[in-house]
Amino acid sequence: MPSKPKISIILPTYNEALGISRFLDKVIPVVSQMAQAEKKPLTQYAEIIVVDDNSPDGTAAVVKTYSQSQPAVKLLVRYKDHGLGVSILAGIEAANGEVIVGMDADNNHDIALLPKLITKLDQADLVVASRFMGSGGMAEPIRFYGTWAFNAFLRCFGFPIWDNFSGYYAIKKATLLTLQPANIYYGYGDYHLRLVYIANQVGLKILEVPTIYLKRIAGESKSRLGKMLVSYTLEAFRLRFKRP
Ligand SMILES: Nc1nc2c(ncn2[C@@H]2O[C@H](COP(=O)(O)OP(=O)(O)OP(=O)(O)O)[C@@H](O)[C@H]2O)c(=O)[nH]1
Ligand SMILES: [Mg+2]
Repeated sequence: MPSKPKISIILPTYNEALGISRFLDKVIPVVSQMAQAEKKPLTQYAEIIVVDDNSPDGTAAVVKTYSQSQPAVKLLVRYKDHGLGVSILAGIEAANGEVIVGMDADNNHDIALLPKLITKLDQADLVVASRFMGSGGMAEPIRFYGTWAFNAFLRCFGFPIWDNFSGYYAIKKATLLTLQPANIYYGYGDYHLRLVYIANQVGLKILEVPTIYLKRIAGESKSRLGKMLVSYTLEAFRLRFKRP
């Protein structure tokens, strides 16, 4: 019987048909090299789970075709209860890997950092790719300073790290399950606030590694900055003042 893969990379998608193949073309060589280093066939080392919310632009069809020639890529299509947090949760539930990697599917998150995220799991329970420490940064300066300022506020407010809504991280699945993921993965990027806040609250060790956020390959952003600012602030207050 084939052994379970070591890592499960969860890629949520909504209307990413234009760029998803190119992004997967970047992911496959990196994980293939990691598999080679461990002397394992790719499918026994990694699975790449694309969780698509039945995007109207046909992302699922593109990924289905891709997966036919690349069996490490798996497709999960959701037809109801649309949303980023719940999509990642569905990916986590479907994952067979020992380690969960969460990242965007549009190239914002630099796949070249993946080996480091995995290696650093030897030193921490949760490893987060961070734009705001060391050599980290973002391709877009205006967003960089806005996001930095909001994270500085979060940090003063009791949040544990410099990049509290990075969205690119690695954690062992067994560890993640102890955090009751259904209570974390809902809403939009605010799931990440819950992930780091709760992980810190229960005493998990969180380590940040610097990364530069890249530009998305194609397609449009789904983030609405004003809406995010309000919902993330409300969630920060809720987490900070909720009774244990
Ligand atoms: N399954 C699913 N994926 C989503 C949903 N909303 C966003 N995504 C995916 O989540 C990731 C992050 O969304 P983005 O639109 O890139 O948000 P962003 O990174 O803040 O914006 P950009 O910097 O402009 O890329 C991308 O891979 C999206 O395709 C959703 O409702 N369901
Ligand atoms: Mg993005």
